[in-house]
Amino acid sequence: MNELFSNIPKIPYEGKDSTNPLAFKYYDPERIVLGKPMKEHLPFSMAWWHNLSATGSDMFGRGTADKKFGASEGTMEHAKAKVDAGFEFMDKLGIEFFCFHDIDLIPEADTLDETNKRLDEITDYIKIKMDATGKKLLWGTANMFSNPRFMNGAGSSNSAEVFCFAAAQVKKALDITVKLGGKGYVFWGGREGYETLLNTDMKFEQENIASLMKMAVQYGRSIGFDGDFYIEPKPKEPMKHQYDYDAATAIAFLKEYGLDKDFKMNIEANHATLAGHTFQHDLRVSAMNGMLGSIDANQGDYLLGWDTDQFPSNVYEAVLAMYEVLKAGGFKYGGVNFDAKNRRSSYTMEDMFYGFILGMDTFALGLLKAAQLIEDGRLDSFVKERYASYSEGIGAKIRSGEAKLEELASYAEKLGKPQLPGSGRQEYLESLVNQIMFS
Ligand code: XUL
Ligand code: CO
Repeated sequence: MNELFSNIPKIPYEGKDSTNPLAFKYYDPERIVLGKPMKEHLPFSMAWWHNLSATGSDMFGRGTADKKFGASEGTMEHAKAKVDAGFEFMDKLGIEFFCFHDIDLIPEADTLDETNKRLDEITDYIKIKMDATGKKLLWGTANMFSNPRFMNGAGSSNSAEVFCFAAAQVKKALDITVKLGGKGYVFWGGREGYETLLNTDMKFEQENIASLMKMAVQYGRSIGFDGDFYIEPKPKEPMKHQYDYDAATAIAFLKEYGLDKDFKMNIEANHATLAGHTFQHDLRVSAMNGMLGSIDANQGDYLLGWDTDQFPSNVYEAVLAMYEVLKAGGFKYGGVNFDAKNRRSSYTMEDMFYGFILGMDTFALGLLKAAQLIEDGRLDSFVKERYASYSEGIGAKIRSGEAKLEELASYAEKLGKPQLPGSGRQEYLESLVNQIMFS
């Protein structure tokens, strides 16, 4: 097999003073952080769609990057060339995991039967590569948003026939996820939402999405899928409104339909910001519900209102994200999937590596500084102290559920004028974070 990225060496860790653009400055896979190697804290993953398929086309122009990898586009030869490129790419960067949608792997055929045969063939080929290299599948998913049949959604489609097509794709995507040993299966409800309520029965559509998910759980468990299902919340784009708006909305939906034992969240940074939250916020909401499953790592542009899927460079946000991940006890089956793409004018093969080096170094710094914040302990003890009035007396009674409204009312009457609750000290805490970040 030919080397496809022949001008790129294996990317070494050279440390923060290195000026070599093809080296990690912070990601040092074996470095021990809070008792385990960095690479275990950060199960990095390559997204097949952006890295091996996307060419930089946008609504105003065609692609700029050549992702043919020496094959003719849209053929099985091309599908295999992408596998070769992907495994060489992961090897050179020291990335252990990858993620895909079914139709990222092969050109979709006119019939399900032919598409499924192609999926069998390509996953046989991928499996051989996985066995030879030890690379792993982080999660699989079905693309139920690109084909015109999904114009009105998949599980939420008004057409029962389209619903069946969605079911067929989920079934096959689960089959190949299990075949490749994946421990995650994602539902990103690309078109599960609406453009106008004038033509939409929202409750009906949400019940149908839940049915599709229930069938997926039932089928997945029956073929030995023992990993986690994930919902990846996103508020909008491509639809005007998407039902899995944010973590809180998706978790309430899962609880409503009894899916919360099988599902967790796959939180994407740019989706959280599109929902008007910080990345940290959606991670916290997931974690406090015991549902922080995995991460799609990228960032948006605060001046743009859409999903720009940029490689993460904002260290401050990465620190706060990794702080949430560490506090939640790290990932079980999840990881850090770079659902990110190069800008359209960064179209060379080197740029593909620069994108990942940027993202991996940003998250390595995030991990190091989040670990330092935890070891420092001042943030934790401030928060603990802030709620100290609930640890004894009347506060403890409120927490334990023993207190009654009448009792609290007479307690308040006796207080006369209540004390102010104490300063939130936001500015002090922000400077503490800066102190740790730049120490
Ligand atoms: C789209 C997005 C998807 C999911 C998987 O915004 O993030 O690529 O990650 O379907
Ligand atoms: Co994503």
